[in-house]
Amino acid sequence: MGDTIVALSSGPPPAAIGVIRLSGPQAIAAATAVAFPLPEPRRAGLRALRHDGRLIDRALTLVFPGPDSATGEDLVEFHVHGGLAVVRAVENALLAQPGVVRAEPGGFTRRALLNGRLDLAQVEALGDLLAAQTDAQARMAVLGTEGLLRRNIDALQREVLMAAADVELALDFADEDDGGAFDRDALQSRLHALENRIRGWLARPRVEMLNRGFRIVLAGRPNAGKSTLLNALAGRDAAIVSPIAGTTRDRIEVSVAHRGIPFVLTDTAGLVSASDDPIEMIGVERARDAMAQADVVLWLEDSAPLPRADAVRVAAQLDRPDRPAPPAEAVGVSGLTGEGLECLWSIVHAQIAGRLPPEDGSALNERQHALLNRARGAVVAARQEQELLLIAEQLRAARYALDQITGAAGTEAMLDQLFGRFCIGK
Ligand SMILES: Nc1nc2c(ncn2[C@@H]2O[C@H](COP(=O)(O)OP(=O)(O)OP(=O)(O)O)[C@@H](O)[C@H]2O)c(=O)[nH]1
Ligand SMILES: [Mg+2]
Repeated sequence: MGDTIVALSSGPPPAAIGVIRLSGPQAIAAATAVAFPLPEPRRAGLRALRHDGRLIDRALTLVFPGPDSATGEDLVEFHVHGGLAVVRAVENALLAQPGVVRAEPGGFTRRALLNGRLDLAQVEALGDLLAAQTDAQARMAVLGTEGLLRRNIDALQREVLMAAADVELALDFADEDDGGAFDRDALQSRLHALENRIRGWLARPRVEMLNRGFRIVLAGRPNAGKSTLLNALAGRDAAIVSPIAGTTRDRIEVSVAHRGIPFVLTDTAGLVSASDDPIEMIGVERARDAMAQADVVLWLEDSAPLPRADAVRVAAQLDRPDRPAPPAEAVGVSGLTGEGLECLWSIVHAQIAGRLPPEDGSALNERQHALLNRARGAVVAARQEQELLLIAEQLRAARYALDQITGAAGTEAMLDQLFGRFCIGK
């Protein structure tokens, strides 16, 4: 890691201010060449930035000597005027200095990870935070960057270690006469408790629920008002509405955020039991698939039996004077006037409430879930082994899997994949 990296860390020009960061062993020397003399560490100072004797800009300059910096290395920030020409000129002035290269995407965060300033779970959460589009996603990601998951995984790691210590101790004394004094029952109950704790973690809702959005599927017969209701819930004309039965032939998906939670609304073709039109029948098939995969099904039928026990019966087109009286258990709505929509949303939120990841930052993503599952498998295998050596081996496998969650056992390929999500300058 000999290079010193430079990049614009703020949004693309033109902007009011451009923050250019420089990190690495040559950061102070390169910055000095451009902004002599540098201000004291961690104090902002206004400096003239020069390249080949020419004034480029006057910029607020900050120096953070390593290892007490965001990257763990010497880090310098220039807050320059955010026009394209100024930003380019400052970058070029720094790139002209020995040992300075352009940062790759996620380059600064990667150094923070390698220098122990962040753990892998925090880096993942940081990526989520940058990508967050709804409040719930951002709240979850902020907690993740605080390292809460790390602490929870560390606690599990300690329990594995304690069990492993028992086994290693027994192994050390296995040749001696009292080697048999090893308490197998105590180990069994320790591993059993550990397995249950991991199982509890695995059962929690996953972070991805917030990334992909909860699926709400609208279904019912042709002309029930599904597309009209979808448009009303989405707040825009996403689906075509017409008095002709069979208007919607395929699934239409719209992403919306409501009360900070992401949803994907799916409009479906009206359900008919038979039709001469093969395309209509394919649409019906797709509608049934969508209902099967949905988190919430809105059933726009007054009397037809619910397609799923947890489907919500919705009495649509409530504003129509010619409409038959809706059944008592249905939520009355009108996509046309907006009546009943907030009530319907409340029912939807109540239905998914139990599937929201806990807001304590302890929810797992898919990668973490898979690794924790591997750790569980190893603990189960350890319980079933008789041979001390094999038990020790399984516990090592469990520890390795847990290490990978926080990146204590990071591999390059995994890091490359992770940092591919970041932008340059982060
Ligand atoms: N007054 C009133 N008319 C509605 C309402 N919802 C739908 N309609 C009318 O009912 C007809 C069918 O509405 P759509 O939303 O296209 O119904 P759909 O269930 O999507 O129909 P298909 O796509 O054919 O299955 C249209 O003429 C709409 O204008 C409503 O809430 N109030
Ligand atoms: Mg429709």
